[in-house]
Amino acid sequence: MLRFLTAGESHGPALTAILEGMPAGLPLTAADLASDLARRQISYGAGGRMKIEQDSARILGGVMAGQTTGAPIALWIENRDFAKWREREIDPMTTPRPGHADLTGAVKYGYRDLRLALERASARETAARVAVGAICKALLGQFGVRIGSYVTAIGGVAVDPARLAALSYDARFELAEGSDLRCPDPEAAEAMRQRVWQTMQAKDTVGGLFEVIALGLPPGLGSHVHWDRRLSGRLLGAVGSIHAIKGVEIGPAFENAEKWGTEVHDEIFLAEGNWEVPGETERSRRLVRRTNRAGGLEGGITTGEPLVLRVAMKPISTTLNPLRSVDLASGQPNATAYERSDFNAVPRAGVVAEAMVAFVLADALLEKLGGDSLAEMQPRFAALRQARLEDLPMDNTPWRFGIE
Ligand code: EPS
Repeated sequence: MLRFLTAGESHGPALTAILEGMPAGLPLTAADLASDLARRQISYGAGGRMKIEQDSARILGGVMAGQTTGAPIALWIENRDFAKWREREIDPMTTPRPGHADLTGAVKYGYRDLRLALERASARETAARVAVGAICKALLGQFGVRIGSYVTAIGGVAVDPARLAALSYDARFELAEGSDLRCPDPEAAEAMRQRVWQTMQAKDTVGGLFEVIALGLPPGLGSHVHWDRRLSGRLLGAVGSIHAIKGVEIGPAFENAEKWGTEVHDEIFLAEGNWEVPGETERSRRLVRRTNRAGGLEGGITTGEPLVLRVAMKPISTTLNPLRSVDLASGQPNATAYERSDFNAVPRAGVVAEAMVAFVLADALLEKLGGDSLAEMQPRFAALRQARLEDLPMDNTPWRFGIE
């Protein structure tokens, strides 16, 4: 239903993106994209480039009179650093840096200078993804869905799981917003700051872990019927496509793998109450969970519980201390040369992952509701089947496959 493309080099004139498939009638201005673009740029341990760029997106198509028209939305984000690169003679780059796309890109495309790989492989491209994701968040927001993220570990320094568990998701988001490490645990954030500082002194880089959460999702997004319609796979792929992301789990998947099935699966209970769901005014009996070890998905379909993704980022590949490599021009062993970069980008990656999750969820919502306009989607959303006992009548009679 939704598609997006990005184009542009890290030090070229601009990044562009086209988002196709947004319904008409969504209120949208460039200001709606500003907050996430700024959030992506804040992080203790970011490199010098973030002092140069102050990202803002221009909307060049698909929005008129402050609302989407249903046409492709075209975005433009200027690279301020381009001014310095425009007329400059660029030194040859012939020694591939381990961890980057320098060598793999050259093998694949036959580049005669490795910068051609660097320019497009750079995580600068994530600015365009965040702008696209902000539009997807605006759509989801119309249906009460919101997405946040927070850092849980940097360079082996982790939040205290008990302190984290005591905080609601909203409290975690709020605390993370107030921290340039995007960490909701102030004590852990201080220890992380020390670790990042040590990292910079040691001329090295760090990776870490973060969580992305979506709240307010209706049950029934995604499908169990086919591999490419399972929301689990779509989310894992989308978040795993982000630069330096090497692992994504749904809920505590790796912990679950060590437990008994009876300890893992979220048991189902019947509860009666007044539920704060669209279109419901009376008391009803609902199927509820007391745990969410499934991370909000069963059979590739949302359960209505919070969607929980845990993400692992490798240390940034550009290190001030050289790594051993080979100069492809001379054929001799050579140490890598340093290119300005980040020391720690874990907090920023969380914001990028929010954008990718927003894109996948907006796509799944459109798939569920159809609709060319927001006005068409709203009544359909209100009529969605919920996990209410009354919504799930059973035949309760024997039956046969009936296939010869
Ligand atoms: C990046 C290297 C650095 C980062 C960049 C990603 O850029 P530069 O080489 O210009 O210093 O700052 O990220 C961004 C520019 C950004 O906007 O996130 C890399 O090699 O991936």
